[in-house]
Amino acid sequence: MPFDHQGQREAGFRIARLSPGHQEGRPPTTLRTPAPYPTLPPVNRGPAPRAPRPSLSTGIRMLDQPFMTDIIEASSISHMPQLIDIYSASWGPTDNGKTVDGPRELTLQAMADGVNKGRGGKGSIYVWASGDGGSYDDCNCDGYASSMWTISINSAINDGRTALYDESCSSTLASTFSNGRKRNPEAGVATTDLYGNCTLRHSGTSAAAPEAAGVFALALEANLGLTWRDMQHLTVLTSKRNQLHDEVHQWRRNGVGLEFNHLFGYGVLDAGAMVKMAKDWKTVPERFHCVGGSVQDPEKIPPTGKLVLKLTTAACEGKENFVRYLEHVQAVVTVNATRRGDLNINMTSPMGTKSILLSRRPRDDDTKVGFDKWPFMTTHTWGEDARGTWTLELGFVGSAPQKGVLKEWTLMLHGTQSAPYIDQVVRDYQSKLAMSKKEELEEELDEAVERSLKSILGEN
Ligand SMILES: [Ca+2]
Ligand SMILES: [Ca+2]
Repeated sequence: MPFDHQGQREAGFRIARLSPGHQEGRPPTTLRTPAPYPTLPPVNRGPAPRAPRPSLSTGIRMLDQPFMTDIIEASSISHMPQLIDIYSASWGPTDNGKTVDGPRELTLQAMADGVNKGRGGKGSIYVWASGDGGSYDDCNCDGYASSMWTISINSAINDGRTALYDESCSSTLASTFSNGRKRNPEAGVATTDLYGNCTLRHSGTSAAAPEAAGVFALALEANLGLTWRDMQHLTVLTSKRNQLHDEVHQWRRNGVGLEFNHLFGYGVLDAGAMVKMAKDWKTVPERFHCVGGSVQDPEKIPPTGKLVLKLTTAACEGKENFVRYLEHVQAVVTVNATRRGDLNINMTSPMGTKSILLSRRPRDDDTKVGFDKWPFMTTHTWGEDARGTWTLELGFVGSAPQKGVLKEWTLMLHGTQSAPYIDQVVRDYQSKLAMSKKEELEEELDEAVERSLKSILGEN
């Protein structure tokens, strides 16, 4: 079957039972397709609100319904969470460049339950394709990909460039390889196909996400104790820039020296490095959540120039839920605009890392709905100190002048109180782990010196 990321697509949801503990090839009895070959017939989906991106694996059939509902999504992603380790999803809101949509109540609850209770409390691993909407779309408008609980994966192509269908956003964590720009068979992804066939042309971020699921399965095989957050830390630490080249967005280093790109995340997954690091990985410290602050007074966004808002936070220091080392950061934003697609939102951390929370979407001509408490997410401030002044900038980019009103900006900080890498075993002294651990040790030393100086001064 030809797979075309622009055209009709087939089965989009895969649930992989990948832990070595239950590899006997006995699929859960409710799976309707036998492993390992998918046999899904073509279906006419009608006005389904979910756009499957092509996928080629055994799994739970959910997209061949007349329409998708919250309950179907919820029951699919919470299917046998004690048996299934990794859920790989290559579907999402329609990639038409004007949709803003995400998980509803039941699906959100199912995801929360998955990461909190799945796999005996270590958390279900949700791998998500970041989307095939190209430069017209922004994956931060896709609430599944931009969720903190999903590892969203973008594509790199055979020559290291961005694929034409790639969407960029600050919530993407990493990338794997997918089909190239030219339609030659060598440039596609080879895998099993429907009706006992194979294909050399699997494509899009939907081919990238299952590759990532495979890499995570290898990491789990090396260390079954990994939590859903360990997997994200390992992804950040072992993904590589290599020769990946994004013509639009530069590679930059965040406040703790981790190199990232707006389109590729922390780079392309390195299965060998990840498995090696997974072997002696120690589970990261407990996660805390802090509301860093909130702006609730309506503020006008001018037709030219920018609305710039500042928010200074102690990241709940001195409280139980102090967040010192960031994992995810969310900017929950309520905003209306005369043209939503022309809105640009950037956020800069106290350590100076700028995340593009929303880029222009030229096809989005919404004038009414705007964003209602929408959680824009960034992974780019990973490892940073959350304390200090955060800046939010909102402006318009487009041909005609627009107006808008920001009604809410709430800064949500998620991460650990103690240094996540300080106890990790370093085997490669050139690695990001080595660099991060050194940084943490120096900071701990500084803080200890500061504390003892304070106590000496206090005594005198
Ligand atoms: Ca999209
Ligand atoms: Ca995500």
